[in-house]
Amino acid sequence: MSINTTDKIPNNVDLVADKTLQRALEHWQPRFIDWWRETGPDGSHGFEVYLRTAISVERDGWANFGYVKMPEYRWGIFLNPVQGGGTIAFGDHKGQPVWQEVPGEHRANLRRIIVTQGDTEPASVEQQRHLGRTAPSLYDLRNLFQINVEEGRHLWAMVYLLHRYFGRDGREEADALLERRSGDADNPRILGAFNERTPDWLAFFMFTHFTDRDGKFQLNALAESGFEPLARTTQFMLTEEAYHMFVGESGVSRVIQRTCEVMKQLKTDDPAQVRAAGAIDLTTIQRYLNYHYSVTIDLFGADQSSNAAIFYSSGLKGRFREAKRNDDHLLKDASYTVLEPSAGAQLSEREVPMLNALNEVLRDDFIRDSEAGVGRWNRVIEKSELPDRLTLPHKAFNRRIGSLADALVSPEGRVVAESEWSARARDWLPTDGDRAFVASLMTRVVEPGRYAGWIAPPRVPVNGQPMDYEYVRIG
Ligand code: BYC
Ligand code: FE
Ligand code: FE
Repeated sequence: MSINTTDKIPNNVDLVADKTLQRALEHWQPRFIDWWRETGPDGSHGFEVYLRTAISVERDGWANFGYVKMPEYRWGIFLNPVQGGGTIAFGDHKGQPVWQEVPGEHRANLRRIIVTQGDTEPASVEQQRHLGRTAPSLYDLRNLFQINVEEGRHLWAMVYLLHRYFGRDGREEADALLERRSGDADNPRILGAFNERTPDWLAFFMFTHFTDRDGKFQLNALAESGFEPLARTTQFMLTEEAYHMFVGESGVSRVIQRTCEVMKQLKTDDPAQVRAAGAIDLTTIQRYLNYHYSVTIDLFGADQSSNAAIFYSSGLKGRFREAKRNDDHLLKDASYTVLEPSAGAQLSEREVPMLNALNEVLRDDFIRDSEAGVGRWNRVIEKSELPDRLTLPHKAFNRRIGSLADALVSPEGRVVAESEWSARARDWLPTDGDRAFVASLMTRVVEPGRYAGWIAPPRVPVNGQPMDYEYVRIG
C-alpha cells in the first residue's frame, strides 16, 4: 500500500476506505495539536526546521528532507509492508496464522501493552520541552526537534491501533494519552523514567542513548507480535528509533571528546580544573551515566513477572530477535538466572522458570547492547591517550523495580549498609551541585556552524549538508 500524503492524515493504511475511523482520527488530530502546543517544544513557534519526514516506508524512499514549521509537521500512520511467513512464531499459538483482528481473549492485555508503549512517546516530548532554549548549536537543536516530532508520530502509531482495533475504550485510551503529563502529581505518565526530568543536554544525550534504547528492545519484542498490525507498526518505528540512539551516543561522545581535549591541554584530571575550563569532568559524566542507566533498566519491569509470561505465551510480545533463537519458542521447561538480595553482603542467584523471567531476559539483552555503547565512548578517551574509563554500574545499583528494589548496592555490585549508601551517594549519582554546574553551561548557541564550549562539533552533518548549514531558521 503506497502512502497517501494528500489526506489530512498521511497514511499507508487506506484510511479513506474507512470513513468512521478516518473521522474519529480527524477528531483526535486537533487535540493532539493542542497537546503539542501546550507541552511540546517551548518557544519553537515559527521556527523553520530542516526535518526528515516519512513519505514512503520503502527502505530508500522514506527519508525526505526539507524545512518544516513544526506544528505543521505531517504526522502520519505508517506500517511496514507485510513480511514473514504469516504465522505466529512463539507461545501457545505458535504456528497458527497471525491475527489481523484482536483476539477476544487477549484484548485487555494487548490494549495495556499498546497504551503503555504509547504513553512513553508524548512523555518524552514533555520531558524535553525546555531543551530548545539552551541548545548548544543549530545542529543539536534540529536533532532535538527531529526526535520530538518522531516521538509524536510514535504516539500516532499507537493511537491508530487503539482507534482501529479497540472501539470505544480504545478511543478513551487515546484521549487519556493526551491527558497524562510527565511528572504530574495527580495524573503522571505510566512508567517511572518518563516522570523524571530531562533538565539539561547531558541528560538529554544520556536519555536518548539509554532510554530510547529501551524503546529499541521493547519495540523489537513487539515487532514479533502475533497481532500483525502491532508488529508492522513497531517495525517501522524502529527505523526512526535508530536515529534517536545515534543522537544520544554521538552526543555523549562529543561531550567526552571536548572534556578530553581540555584534560590534555591543561594536563590535568582534576574535575575542578576541567570545570573551570568550561568542560564537563568525567566523574560528572559517569554519575549521569549511572543515573540514566539505572532508571532505564527499571523500565523492563520486575525480574519475575507473570504478566511477562502471559504476554509471551499468548503470542502478544516476543523476545528480542525471537526468530533467530534456537529453542522451542514455548519455553515451558526452560529456566533463567535472576539476582536477589540475600541476608549477607552478596547478592544471590536463583534459577526461575524462564517464562516468568522474560523481562529479565530482555533487560540482559539491553545490558549487552549498552556495554558495547560504553565501549565506544571509552574509545574516545583511549584515542586521547588518557587512562580514564567509563563503566556501566552493576545491574542491582539504584533499582526501584523488582526484587533488587529492596537492596542497597554500590555501582561495583557490593551490597552496602544504609550508612555507606548515604555517605557515597554523592559519588555515585548526580548531585544538586553537578546539575547546577551542567545547567550553568547551558547557553543557547544559534550561529550556524558554532558550538557551545562544552561539546565538540559533530563528525558528519545532517544529510550531507555543509557543516555551517542553517538547520533551524529561527526567524
Ligand atoms: N515504572 O509485572 P511487572 C520508548 C509496573 S521506551 C513504573 O514487571 P510487566 C521510548 C507494571 O506496569 C519502551 N511502573 O510489569 C523511549 C505493573 O503495574 P500493575 C516502552 C512499573 O507488565 C524514549 C507492576 O509494576 N515500551 O518507547 O511485566 C522516548 C508490576 O510489574 C515499571 C514498553 O514498555 C516502571 N519502570 O512489565 C520515547 C513496552 N515497571 O499492573 C519512547 C510495553 C513495571 O501492578 N510495556 N511497572 O499496575 C510492557 O511490555 C510492560 O508494561 C513492561 C512492564 C515491560 C513495561
Ligand atoms: Fe518512540
Ligand atoms: Fe525514540
